Amino acid sequence: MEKGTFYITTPIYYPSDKLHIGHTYCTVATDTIARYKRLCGYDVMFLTGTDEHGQKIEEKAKAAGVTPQEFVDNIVTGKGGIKDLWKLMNISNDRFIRTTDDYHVKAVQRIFKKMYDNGDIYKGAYKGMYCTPCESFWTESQLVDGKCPDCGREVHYAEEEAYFFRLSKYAKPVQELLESGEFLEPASRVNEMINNFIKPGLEDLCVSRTSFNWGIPVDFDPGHVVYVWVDALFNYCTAIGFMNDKYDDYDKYWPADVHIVGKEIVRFHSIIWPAMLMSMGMPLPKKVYGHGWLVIDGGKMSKSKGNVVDPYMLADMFGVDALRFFLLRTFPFGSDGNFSNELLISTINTDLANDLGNLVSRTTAMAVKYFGGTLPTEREYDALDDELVSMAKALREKYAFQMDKFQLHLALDEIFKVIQRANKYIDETAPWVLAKDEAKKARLATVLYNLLETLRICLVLLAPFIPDSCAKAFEQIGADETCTTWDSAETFGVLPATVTVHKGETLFPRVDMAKTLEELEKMNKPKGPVFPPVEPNVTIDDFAKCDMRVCKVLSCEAVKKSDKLLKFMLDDGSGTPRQILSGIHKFYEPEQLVGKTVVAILNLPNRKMMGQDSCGMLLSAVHEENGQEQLHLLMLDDSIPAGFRLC
Ligand code: ME8
Repeated sequence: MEKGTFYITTPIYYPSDKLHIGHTYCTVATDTIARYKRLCGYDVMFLTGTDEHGQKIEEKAKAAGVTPQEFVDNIVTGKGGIKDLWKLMNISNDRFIRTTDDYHVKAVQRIFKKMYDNGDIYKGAYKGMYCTPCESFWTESQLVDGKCPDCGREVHYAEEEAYFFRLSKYAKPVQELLESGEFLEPASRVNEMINNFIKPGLEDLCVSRTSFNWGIPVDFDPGHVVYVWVDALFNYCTAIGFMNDKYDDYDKYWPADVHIVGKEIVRFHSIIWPAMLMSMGMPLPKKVYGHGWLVIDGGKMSKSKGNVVDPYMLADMFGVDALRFFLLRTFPFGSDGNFSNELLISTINTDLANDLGNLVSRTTAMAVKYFGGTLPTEREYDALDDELVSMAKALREKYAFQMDKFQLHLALDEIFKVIQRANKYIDETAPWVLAKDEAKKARLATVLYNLLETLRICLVLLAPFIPDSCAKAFEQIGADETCTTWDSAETFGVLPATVTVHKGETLFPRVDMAKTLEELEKMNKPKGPVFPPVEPNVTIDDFAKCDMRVCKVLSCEAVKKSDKLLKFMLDDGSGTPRQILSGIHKFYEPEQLVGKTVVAILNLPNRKMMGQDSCGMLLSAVHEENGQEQLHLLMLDDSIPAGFRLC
């Protein structure tokens, strides 16, 4: 029975936010392949996890007022977090790696040192335009009006020490690997990689950073942290014990049989990853499979568009198996697919409720009605049986052919052809007519047995996709565990002749399309804004140090060559006009503000902006959500005189 090992992985996801239906799609597909391989008799290692380092996480944690570790802990292990989502979705991963796990951190340090020692990592300089206050490098094309795109201030050319990986050295062997035709699938992605990345010339890759701290320290050079992709890619090896004592499965499972990844990270997995493994002298994974994206109305799902689909809500509403099934039945795995709630509901109604659910319930109901649940032994063959029986017998091979190529939707197609044929067989044989004639009992039993056997084979093969529903259906059609194995799916006639069925709950209730769409729309209505937590206390003396005064806007104009800045002349009560520059042009036209009563802090140090002095700062009410800034300049009742102090 044992067929050898099979090591399969998902990407390790960024815990920078809650995961959405796209991540769920990839993990469910990988889970289904893992379950299929286990069913076939492989010793499977299925790995998933989280990619927890990097600047983005550091920034998000800061904005939330917690440490990066607290931030990721909450998203990974907190209530409703990533681990909970995979439990809900019935994901059968054998291991879960977090890149903040101590064993992984130490192993990555050893790996980095090894590539440094063998000369493939070297110290060089990162060059570009640098904004000092923002501590960021920018390329020429990112600059806005030659200035920092974040703060609008001057940038200057700078070089920063950094480590580089000799990616260029591996261009040729990587190209050969890609052209071998086995390594990267679907095949369309191979040309994309070669034309877009290899042919223009592979440059060495910057593999350390000094501009933030939340990463694995380069242990022989303090201040540098390992580039997050080096840290992340090696998870596939450290999670099974490479260069650490936590696990001891590396020799057994490496090289991986397949890395399942989304198309946008194929480049990292099919160019950088094999090059680093070559540098380490390690065997290469057998395959990288780049699946397509789920898109909405043809576009990317994104928080700022407010169109991110929540898998929790859908699983709750339609059931975990219905959601798993929909994802894999509807979208060809290698291509993009357009997600819609209508499509989800119609797939549930057509395939699960009508075709599969009905076949189970009609067949068991007839066996109960006509034979009290247990079939008699007598049989009577008819030529009408041939097509159904031969389709059921041939199904396992056709299914395996597609599953082995990760063509999950085509494997399901094969199963549903047989299910549809079985429903037609009921109409052709009309068991309700046979039941009226005592002399047709043997024929009736044959029809029901053929239906049960067909169902059994289909359910064995559906189990990797919808495991819980198949377990319930097996119970209903009277299939014990000897009748649910991979071997049993090759043979027609495995259920005992006197099989006993059990009527059970409806496996997939029909969904009312109009009503449910309305409910979903209500649930998706945007909720109110989420504000950051209150800052730590300051003393009254601290507060009193800020000299905030009521000012009248004497004049206001846009600053030339700047998209953002407005220049204000203000009456601050002193008798001398005060000049303040403020980056609020996106929100106000100058003429809207002349004559208004506003508030400014007067005792901030003067600052030069676009070569002009700004002597203070105007106060605004601001909020940022989904990457979008909202701003209202603070305006007071015009009866308050200029120069009054706020306290
Ligand atoms: O890239 N449709 O993590 P990530 C389909 N940490 N799949 C989608 C999707 C969508 N709309 N959106 C996301 C990272 N995915 C790195 C990976 S691996 C060493 C490091 C899936 O959280 C898809 O599989 O951005 C994609 O590749 C993955 O989530 C990216 O997850």
